[in-house]
Amino acid sequence: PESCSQIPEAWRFDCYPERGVVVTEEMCHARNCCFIQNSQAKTSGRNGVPWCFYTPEYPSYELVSITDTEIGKVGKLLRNKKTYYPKDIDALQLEVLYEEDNRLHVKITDPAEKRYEVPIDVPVGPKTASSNPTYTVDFIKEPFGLIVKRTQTGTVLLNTSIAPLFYADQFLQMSTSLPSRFIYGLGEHRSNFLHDLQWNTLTMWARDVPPMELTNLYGVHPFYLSMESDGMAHGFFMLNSNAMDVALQPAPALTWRMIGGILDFYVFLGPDPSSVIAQYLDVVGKPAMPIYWALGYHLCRWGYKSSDKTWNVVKEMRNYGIPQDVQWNDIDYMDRALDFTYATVNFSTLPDLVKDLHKHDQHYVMILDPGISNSLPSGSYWPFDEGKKRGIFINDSNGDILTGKVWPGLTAFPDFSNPDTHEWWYQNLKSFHEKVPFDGVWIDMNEPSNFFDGSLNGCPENELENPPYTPGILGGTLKAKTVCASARQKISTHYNIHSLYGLMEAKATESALRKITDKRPFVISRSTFPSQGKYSGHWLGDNRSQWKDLAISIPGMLTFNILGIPLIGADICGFGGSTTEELCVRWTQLGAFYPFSRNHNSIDEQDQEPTAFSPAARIAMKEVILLRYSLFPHLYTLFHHAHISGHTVATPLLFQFPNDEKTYRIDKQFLWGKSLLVTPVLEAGHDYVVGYFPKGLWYDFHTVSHIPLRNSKFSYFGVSYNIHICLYHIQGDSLVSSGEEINLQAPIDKINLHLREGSIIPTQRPNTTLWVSSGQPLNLIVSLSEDGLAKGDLYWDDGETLDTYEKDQYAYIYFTVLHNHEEAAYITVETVSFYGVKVEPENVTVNSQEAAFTYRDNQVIYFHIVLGSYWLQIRDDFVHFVIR
Ligand code: MIG
Repeated sequence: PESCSQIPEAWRFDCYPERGVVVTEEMCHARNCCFIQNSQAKTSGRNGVPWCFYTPEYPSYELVSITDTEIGKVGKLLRNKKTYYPKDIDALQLEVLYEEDNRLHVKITDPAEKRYEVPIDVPVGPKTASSNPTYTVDFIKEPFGLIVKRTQTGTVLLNTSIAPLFYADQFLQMSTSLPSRFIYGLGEHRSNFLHDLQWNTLTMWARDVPPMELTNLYGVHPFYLSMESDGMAHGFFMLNSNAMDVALQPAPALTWRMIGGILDFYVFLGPDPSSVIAQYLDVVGKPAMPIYWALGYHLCRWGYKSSDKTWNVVKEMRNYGIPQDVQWNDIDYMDRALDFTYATVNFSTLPDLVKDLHKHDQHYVMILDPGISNSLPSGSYWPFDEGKKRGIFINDSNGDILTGKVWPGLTAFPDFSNPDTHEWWYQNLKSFHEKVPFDGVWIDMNEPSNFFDGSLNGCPENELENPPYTPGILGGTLKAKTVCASARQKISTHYNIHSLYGLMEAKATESALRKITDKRPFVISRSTFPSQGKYSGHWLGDNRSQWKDLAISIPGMLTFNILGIPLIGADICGFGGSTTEELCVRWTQLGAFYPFSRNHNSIDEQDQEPTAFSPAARIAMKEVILLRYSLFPHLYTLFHHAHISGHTVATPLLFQFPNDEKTYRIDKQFLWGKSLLVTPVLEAGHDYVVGYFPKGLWYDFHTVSHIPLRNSKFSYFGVSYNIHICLYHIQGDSLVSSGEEINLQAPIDKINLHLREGSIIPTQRPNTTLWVSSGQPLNLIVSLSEDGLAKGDLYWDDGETLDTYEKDQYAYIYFTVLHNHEEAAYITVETVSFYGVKVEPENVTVNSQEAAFTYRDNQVIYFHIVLGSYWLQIRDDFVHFVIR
């Protein structure tokens, strides 16, 4: 019809998304859609204006009733015309839940038959609707649509009426307009931080593949953050784990296309980007507080041929005084690649190595893969024999243990959706821990990865293996390099829970480690899903030793921070391929600011530990790792805020400057928390770097005057504090930006670091392990704002005890500095507040003088102190608090 050509190209919604077919007019008309060819796209589906698209009148559901409930609305949807996919669900139930002032929850289900729902814990919504919602919801009867607006501005955050709704057994589709072109999140993909809306389809299905653009990668995160036009932000979470496409188009609009489950989604109203993330994490769970040494420098490689070789690396690091908290082993340590074993010849000294690490306050982490060898003589390999007996492996659709192939040869895969598997996994870890007292676990290959497509015997031909619609998965089928979609697991078919494998394995590993070590578990997982941050961190997978991989690691790191997995980093110096000295120095500089900082290398590549390079390169690397260690109190405090309040650790600039649109595309720089700006060199041969500085005053962090410290003790135990504080002011270079790009010098031994005005950062004298560093006196780096103000904070505890915040075993100190205008030479620390002081203290002394303090019910004490020195001369003034 004529109406077809009136639809602007950007607003054409794909009616023929199947891949690999050239859609013809006949095929398109068979779906009752508009057909207009254009030169941009040869086949339908990808990278261009669709040739076959819906008419505005395209049949959808009708909202036949809608009634008020205590918490929102409940409605009934009916479809009276079939779609072109089998098994439409003609009658649906719509639930609109006004759960919080800033959170709307919508569920569309089949009232006749229970469908698969994602088994992660989300909060049970309140019984009654929020009293002051910041949103309004409008309903369009036919064709059915939902419109969500921000009440304050009228901005439309969601409008599903722009394309027909599909709800068939294996095909669910919902489109929405977007208020702007600024959209972030939607992992795991290799892309810029800001997504491209130019006909860009992001497919989600956990997959083992070295990261490439436009490919589904290891993890699945159906969450996006979107900026509105006025600096406000909202978020959207589709709680669905089936294979899916998220199609972005320039309208701007977005289409969710899923092949199972239900429609279950949340809108988060922010209104600022940080609040959006906090609201999202209220639903899926906030990240765990890491054990302190997780924030140290980690060394790993695939291809340390023996434990002695591994040990030598550690010893060399010690000889050169380069900080290292953790040594790792890849699969090399195993006997014939078997989990829970170690190679008795080449790795015979592994237990001694681990003991030696512990003696030096260092830690040990080893890899585990999910594939369990199924082909050893019966009685010789407990993990398989016992697992078989307990029935904890994934079965094929006939009910026999499914056989895949991974490093040990033919394998079975533990079914982590079964609680019995967690017990079996724990027992394996426990008995291995008795031999090799490891401190943390690296879980790899948990997409799960399989060298076969499906299994040794392939997969059956059925509707789970060949759904009516297959998203744009690498390899073209669900079974590509994983297990069969029709394989059976305890709680559902693999078809539904494939992308949850890494999450469930992390959960099992985390709880096993809790029991074994009774400390905060350290787990790093390759495959991830929403709520993962509660159990593990993540690394960005098999990157390459190339400059462009150095640069793309920043968007990866920022994306995982907004997905609630702040413990994130890329393999420093690159995994595949051979690094160069210059690349490795620059990468170590950036990597020193990854929240999770690990140098990892592939097998048969040239060595890339800091000790493998020239003295100049080695020293540059050592310096920047020491710099990281000196910032540990600040980094640790940022993780506390992530754990308690759902903040980001590595923060996109736009989060702090949402009214400055120039920050919306920035992913070559980032902040730690709110105030420390990192501007790394990302190109070869450059001794300068151009960085964007949002409006304001920025201090060059490297010009902090270095003053010898008194040797003093810093400790925290229970309610007795003994804290020495030395204030430093940044004396040197500061720059005033009007919101502009600035060219900075960046010789090979320098990473640019700037502190935003008005901040206080706690630091410590660094040492070669965080255990030693964290015993050093605390220094506060203060960058006064132009009117002489600054604030900052510190969270401190013993670094490893479980749930210290929850159990009140911590100190939280909030610092504010007020410049005294009348006598400008003095500095006043206006208040010092200690949180978590359980019992009202008898007295508080500051520099041996008794101080007046206020104790509140919420376990905070406050007092004022005045530092009586000239603030530019504060050198050796320690403020010494004792609270008894
Ligand atoms: O098939 O364990 O991403 O970090 O070194 C490769 C060997 C298996 C993939 C991981 C990589 C690790 C490697 N593993």
